[in-house]
Amino acid sequence: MKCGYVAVLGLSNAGKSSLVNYIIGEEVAIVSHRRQTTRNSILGIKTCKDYQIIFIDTPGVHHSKNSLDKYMMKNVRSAIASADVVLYLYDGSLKMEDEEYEYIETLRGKCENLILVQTKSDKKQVEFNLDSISVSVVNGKNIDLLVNKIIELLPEQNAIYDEDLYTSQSVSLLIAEKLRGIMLEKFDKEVPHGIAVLVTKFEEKDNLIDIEMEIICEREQHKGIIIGKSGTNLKKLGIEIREYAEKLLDKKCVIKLFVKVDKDWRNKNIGQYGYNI
Ligand SMILES: Nc1nc2c(ncn2[C@@H]2O[C@H](COP(=O)(O)OP(=O)(O)OP(=O)(O)O)[C@@H](O)[C@H]2O)c(=O)[nH]1
Ligand SMILES: [Mg+2]
Repeated sequence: MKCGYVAVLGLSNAGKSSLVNYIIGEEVAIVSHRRQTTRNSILGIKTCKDYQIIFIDTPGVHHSKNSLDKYMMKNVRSAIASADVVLYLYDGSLKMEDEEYEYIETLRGKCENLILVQTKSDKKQVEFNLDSISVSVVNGKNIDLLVNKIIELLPEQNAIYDEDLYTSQSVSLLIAEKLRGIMLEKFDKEVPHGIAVLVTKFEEKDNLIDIEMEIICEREQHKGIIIGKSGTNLKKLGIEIREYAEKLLDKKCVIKLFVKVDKDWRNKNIGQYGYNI
């Protein structure tokens, strides 16, 4: 069969995770309208009779500032190195800066099988002088075409992953990421990007799963916002994440959430917060 790795690159917010989720048909990676949503490279696996595509969804390409940023860019470089095909996604509704054109040129030199993908074709489009496939996850336009083009470029080999597996992520990581995604949408502007979420306890009992999670933020003030007046926000978060976990695990879950402040976690502590450095 045709099988191989496909790195999905592009600036933050280009629609990388949305495209991977759409093709896989499952929520592999969280999606948000905020920038730099994806922090780890995430594998999304699509297996059919004749092919297996292993997508590597990467953090958006950007300049490194702190340890977390550097970690995210390291993920991008290693995704390119291990890929059979590289997709570069750019938002078709936004003007492209010169720097991005230059980055695409650099990629052309580095990647043998590069496919340019113009995203969000359901929105009003800017003119580009690039040979690309224009897709949308809102109406599904050209996604089949893109998948076929990817398959053509993949090597002939046996499947690498079990056919039932659609992601490499552990259940704990899926739940932690989902909670981070809910918070990115809920706390727009108020609590900036500086949150991490960890599952600190995951105990399967006869009739339920006992889960504890930590939310790490950068300021006392953010902690107050996350918890909310008389704990209302935290309670709502708890309900939403429990509903998600119970659906994912098909079992009753009891989830306790704890909020902690670590002012500089993005600069020094990222290994402690679930990122493998
Ligand atoms: N209208 C429209 N919106 C889209 C489409 N694809 C993605 N979006 C939106 O674009 C925003 C960013 O999508 P993501 O998939 O999180 O983008 P990303 O490239 O993974 O971003 P990072 O993880 O931050 O690098 C979200 O609000 C999506 O709903 C599309 O085809 N059409
Ligand atoms: Mg993403």
